[in-house]
Parts: sequence; structure tokens; C-alpha cells
Amino acid sequence: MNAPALGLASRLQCLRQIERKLLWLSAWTVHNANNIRPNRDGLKVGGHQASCASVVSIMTALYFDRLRPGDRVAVKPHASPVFHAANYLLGRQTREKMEGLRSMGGAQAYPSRVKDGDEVDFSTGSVGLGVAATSFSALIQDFVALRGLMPEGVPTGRHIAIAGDAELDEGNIYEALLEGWKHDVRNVWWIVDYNRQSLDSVVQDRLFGRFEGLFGDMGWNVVRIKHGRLQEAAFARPGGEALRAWIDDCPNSLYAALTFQGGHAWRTALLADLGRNAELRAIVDPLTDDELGALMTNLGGHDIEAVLDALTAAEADDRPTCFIAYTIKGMGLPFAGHKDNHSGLMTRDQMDAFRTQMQVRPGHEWDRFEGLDVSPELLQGFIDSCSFAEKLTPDGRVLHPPAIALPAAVPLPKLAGRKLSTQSGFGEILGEIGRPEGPWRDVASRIVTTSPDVTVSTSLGPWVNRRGLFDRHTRNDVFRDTKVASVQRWGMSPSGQHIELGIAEQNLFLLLGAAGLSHALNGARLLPIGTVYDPFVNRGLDALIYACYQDARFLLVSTPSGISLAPEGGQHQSVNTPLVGMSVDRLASYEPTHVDELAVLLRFAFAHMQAPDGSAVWLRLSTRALLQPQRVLDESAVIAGAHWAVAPAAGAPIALAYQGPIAEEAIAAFNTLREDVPGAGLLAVTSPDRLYAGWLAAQRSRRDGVPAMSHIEQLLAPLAPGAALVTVLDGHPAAHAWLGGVRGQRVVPLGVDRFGQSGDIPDLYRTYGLDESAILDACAQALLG
Ligand SMILES: Cc1ncc(C[n+]2csc(CCOP(=O)(O)OP(=O)(O)O)c2C)c(N)n1
Ligand SMILES: [Mg+2]
Repeated sequence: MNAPALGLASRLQCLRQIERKLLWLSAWTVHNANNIRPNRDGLKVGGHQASCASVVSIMTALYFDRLRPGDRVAVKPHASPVFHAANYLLGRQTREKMEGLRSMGGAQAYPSRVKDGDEVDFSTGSVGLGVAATSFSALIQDFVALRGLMPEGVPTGRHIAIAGDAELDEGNIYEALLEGWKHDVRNVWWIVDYNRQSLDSVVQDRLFGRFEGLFGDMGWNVVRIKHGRLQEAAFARPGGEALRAWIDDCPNSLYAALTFQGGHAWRTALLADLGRNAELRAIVDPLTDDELGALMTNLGGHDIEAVLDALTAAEADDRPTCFIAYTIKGMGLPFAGHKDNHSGLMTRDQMDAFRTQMQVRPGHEWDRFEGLDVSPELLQGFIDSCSFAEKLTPDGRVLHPPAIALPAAVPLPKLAGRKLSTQSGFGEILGEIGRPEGPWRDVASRIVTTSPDVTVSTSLGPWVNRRGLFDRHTRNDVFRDTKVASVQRWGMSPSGQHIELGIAEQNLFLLLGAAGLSHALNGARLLPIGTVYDPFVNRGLDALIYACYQDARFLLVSTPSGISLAPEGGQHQSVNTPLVGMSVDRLASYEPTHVDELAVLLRFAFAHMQAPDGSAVWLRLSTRALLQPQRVLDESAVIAGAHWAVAPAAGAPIALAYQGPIAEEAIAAFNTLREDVPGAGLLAVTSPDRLYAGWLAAQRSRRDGVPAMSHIEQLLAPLAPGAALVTVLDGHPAAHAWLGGVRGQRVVPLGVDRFGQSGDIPDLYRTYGLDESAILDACAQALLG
């Protein structure tokens, strides 16, 4: 349904009007925010008029011609105003939000799923991540489609990134490319806005050649959109090939500088090299300076026809395709090509001149069809007839499938009298959930697991043996077929439920981010679980934060953790991850100590991942086996972040709090402590993150005049006002140090604040001050004040 009533010429005419309007609106939106809107704090509001101008033609061709409702797009961060302007023309963005660009409640500086609302498919801002995200969302679309989870009526589509060329400097791009190749990813387009400028400078010459080589090696189709129709026509004339060669050989910096200087400078430079070429002069001499400037800057990425042709040709198959669209940063604006234009803003005078050029009357800056050369009716009719103007579903672009119902409890292995680690407990429980029959069957069908080459060593093995590996193609397990003994059954098929990744941790989080948005993007709810070694969460941290910023819903299981991993040495012993868990928004972070707590938290995670006001969940686990207690848990307390393993007497002068595998030493110390202080309490902390969040929320509520009492306030209330708290975890002690602020109690926080090293647990706990005697010393110190 592509503007059926209009012929090509009228279609192009309409697209050119829209292109012009997007250029105007994007520049004006930034100008308005910086120069027209009142500014209360004197800070520069900012915006990127040049980055927008660079990509206007590409976005016009996409949004108003080639995009289908089922396509999903990541727009380069600095083109946010163009994106909002396109939506404004499509009737999906309000003038109020446009006027409020970069102000609270207005359109966001960079497209944001959560803050901008339903039209944004992928948030962008941390460059490179949005681009790579499209590859993983295409993989997830395949996963849900091949497993028959896509709801009827929801179309599949292409996953498209409009990328700045400097985004390809980010290493995560190449990690994603390699992973995409392994999984034979399809239906991905990356359109590179090849303006050969980044923030600081002009890029190296012939960079496109590197891109082409890299993408080609990864099995991508690479399409150069280099020249516009004007240039092609000139090249076709006698002498034209000399002009083409001159442009091809022109260094990027010189090309950019000449673009900025304009027609006269182009003529001087051209004639200095080719002035004796009579055929070339026949092309160049008749042109005015402006005409010559227009010819020399007529690059493919600014020529709607060239862009349309390239995109349309690529639709012939579903191969991943990289388009290298040659563009000029700031095209059509006074600072076009200037190397300092990244954050450059047009002055008021420049804007006035631009307004006149765009035929926009003062006071009509926001009128959709002001100053255009076609009638509003024709243009509106054209816009209405664009495929992308059709709704994806009656609900819009964000889909809301119902939650998957959960049985009352996860299948718990026998615990009584057993020594078990949380990691083994996790593997056993997930293996049970994966049984083909039983109450968890429907939930299990929605689980997708993934791990960056640590599937077996994070105890996902039993689950994978049950559910198989996912691959678009069926591939047998050769070891099994040839009867080589192995515990792992690793057959791959389109019905498998584990996506095995290479080691790159950023890819893990990009995949979890994509799978965690499948409900919203595909209408197919998934329960993604990713496992990784705890210290290497840091290796993918930006992508983890990115996933959370998009409100992706997944369960992260990081294991093993801390110095309890004793012999493995410092690089494998995580220290800071509990603090990371506390500080990342939309991520509920836990460290269960015993497997009964883990079981409660696993079920909670499946619910929280699906709740409208829920979030992603993180479980930090350990390989240290602990004796499992027999007890009845207060499940809501476990979920809220802590429960009394031994409740304190009223007015008790001290409590000991533990988190994670250090519990054994803490419990031993506690038993000694109680001989002297019979009323002492023993607090099992499952989440400093949830405790702290709950405390902050209660404070906010009270500030607003609404009475509230947080879980940690209730827990600590029985203790004497000046009581001492000794806290201990296998991680940074700052995770607990704040507890003293809750009721003004004294805290002696124990933990690890230096890099770990190889050793056994007695040596390491002693060295880092976590063994029983160190805990008792801390108690004595705390009691003495
Ligand atoms: C991870 C990250 N590092 C740095 C930045 C700061 N930054 C913003 S834009 C930019 C250069 C972008 O250049 P390019 O991708 O070529 O975009 P364009 O030329 O279209 O503006 C940089 C370094 C960022 N947003 N994200
Ligand atoms: Mg650039």
C-alpha cells in the first residue's frame, strides 16, 4: 500500500517536500529550545542540527516510503529531532512535545522508549548499542516466530538501524556482527549515515573500504549509496569520469572544507587540478557557483531517489544489509561540512535567513505544511497512504500480551540436611521447571535461556539437556551421534530454547534486552534468563544499563561471585557487583544465601518480570555449598530484602547481618555472640538493593505527607535506638554501610574492598577480615562503641 494513487513523479515530489519539512522542523525544534523558549538556569540546552540535516533524506525515504508497520527502527541518537518531526507529520507526535524538546516532559534529547513513549522502538544514546540491538531483536523475532509464539495479526518485520558512521568505532558493533553471523541473522538493515564526521573531527579517508570488508566478511550484503542523480548525470557526460575520479580521490577533510566554503571554493580546487581538461570545463564552466556547489554535494544519501532505489533493491531478499549512505553533516545548513559543527547551533540571523529560504512565515514555524510547493491536501493524502502511517495493531506500536500465569511455588529440590550452593540449587530448580510435563509446562515454554559460553559452568546444563539449543537450522549433536560420551545433549533446532552466545558479555545483555522486550515488540511474552560469571557483568555493564533503560524484562543470574570462589584468583573474584545491583534503575538485585530463599526469589522474578510496574531481576549466586536450613520463610520479607534468621529481643543492643556464602562464618560467630548477648538478632539480607529502594521510597512518601514505613525500618525497630549492627557480605561493604542511617544505629560493615587472590576459603576469609574471629572482633568493637 504505497501511495497507490500517485505516480513516481508525484511521489518523489511529495517526498522532497517532506524532506524539506523534516530539515526545517528538526532545525527549528532545536532552535526553539535554545533561543525562543525561556531559559531559567542559563545552561545551554543544545541539540544537533548538523547531525539531523545529515540524515533527513534517509529518514524521509524510510518513514514515508519503505517502512512497513512491522519494521522496528533504532534511530541514531542525535537525529532525535528528525524522528520526532517525522512522527509529527505522521500525526503521532504533538507540537507541545516538540516545543518541549530537551525540557522535562518534552521530546527527549535522544529517542527513549520509556520517556518518549510508544513510537520509539529502541532507545539510543550510548552510541553503538542501538545499532547492535537491532541484530539481537531480529534474532528474537526469529525465535518467537519459529516457535509459533507470534500472535496472529502481528506482522514480522525488518530490524533497522540508522547509524552514525562513528558508531562503527564501538567494539560492540563487531561483537554483534560476529554473533549475528553465527546465528545466521536475517532481516537486519544498518543504514550508515556516512558523513565522515564524528564529534571532534573528520574521519580517516577510505574508511568505507574497511566497513565493506568487515561487513562482507560477516556475510552481509553491502550497498554503497554514493552519488546522487545530479552527479551521476554529470559523470555520464564526456569528461564526467574525471570528475568522478576527482571526487573519489578528494580527501574527506578537503571535501568537508570545500562544502563549507561553497561553490567558488569548489571551482578553484577543481580547476587547479583539472583546469586543462576541456570536457570537464564544459561541465563545470556553465554552472553558477551555487549550481556547482549543489552538484559537488549531491551525494547519494541526500538523493531520495538514490536512497529509495538502494533500499528497494535490498528488499529482494532477507540478507542482512549494510548501506553506506554518503552524506554531509549539516547539509543545507550554514555550517555544512564544518568540522566543528557537531554541537553547532544556527545563530538567530542564520535561522532567519533559513526561515526565508524555507518560505516559513514568522508565527507559522510549527505548521505542518507551511511553505511547501504542493497542496496540503495532496501531501496529507500522501502521508496517509504511506504504509508506515498504518497502525501496527489497534493498540499501537507497543503490544501488551497478558502475563503468563505462575504456579504457586517453584519445584524445590530436597534440601533437608544437604549441603548445596545457590548455583547448584538454581540449576536443579531450572532443570525441574524444564520437565516436559507438570505445572510449570506453560511457563517453561516461554523461557529462553542464554549464556556467553558459560552455560555449563553456570549450571544451565540440565535445562539445556531438556529443552535443546535454538538455531534457525536443525543441527545434530555430533558427539551424541558418534556416541562419544558427554553429559551435555546439544542438538540445535528451531524449537530449542537456549541461545548459546560467544564470550562477549555485551552481546549477552543486548540479547537479554531484546528478548526482554519481546512482549512489547512482538506481542510474544518471553521469560529470558541469562547466566554469566559475576565479575564479568562489568564487562557488559553499559549494555545491561541500556537494557534496563529500555525497561527490558529478564532474569540475570550471575555466578560464581566474590572471593568465595577462592582458588580462581582475583580477576574472577567480583567485589563491586553488589553496588552495581544497588545503583542500576529498573533492576531488582538479590543475593540469596540459601536455596529456599532462591526458590522464593525465582518465582518472584518470573512474576516481577511480567508486572506492569516490575523490572528486570538479578540474582547473584555462589558455588560455595552451605548446609541448608529447615524452616518456614516469610516470603514477602525475602522479597523485600531481608528477614530475621533469629529475631532480636526487644531493645537488643546488637544484630549481626549476613548476605551470601559468608553465612557460615556469620552463623558461627553469632552462636558465640549469643552466649554473651542472648537477645542479639541475626538478619539474613537478600537484597541491599530492595531494602535501600524501599527506604528511599518511604522517605519520599513521608515527605509528600503520606505515612509510610519501609521494610528495613520495621526490621530494625525492635533493636535499641543506639544498637550496633555488624554486617558482612562477600562483596563491597558499602552495600551495607548505609544501614546505620536508617535508625541512627552504629554499623561496622565487613566485606571485600581490595582485589581478591588465589587461596582457599580459610586463608582468604582471614586475609580479608571475614572469618569468624574477625566477625566477633567487629561485634566487640561495635558493642564497645
Ligand atoms: C558511548 C558514547 N560515547 C560517546 C558519546 C558522545 N558522542 C555523541 S555523538 C558522538 C559522535 C557521533 O558521530 P556519528 O556517529 O558519526 O554521528 P553524526 O556524525 O551523525 O553526528 C559522540 C562521540 C556517546 N553519545 N556515546
Ligand atoms: Mg558522522
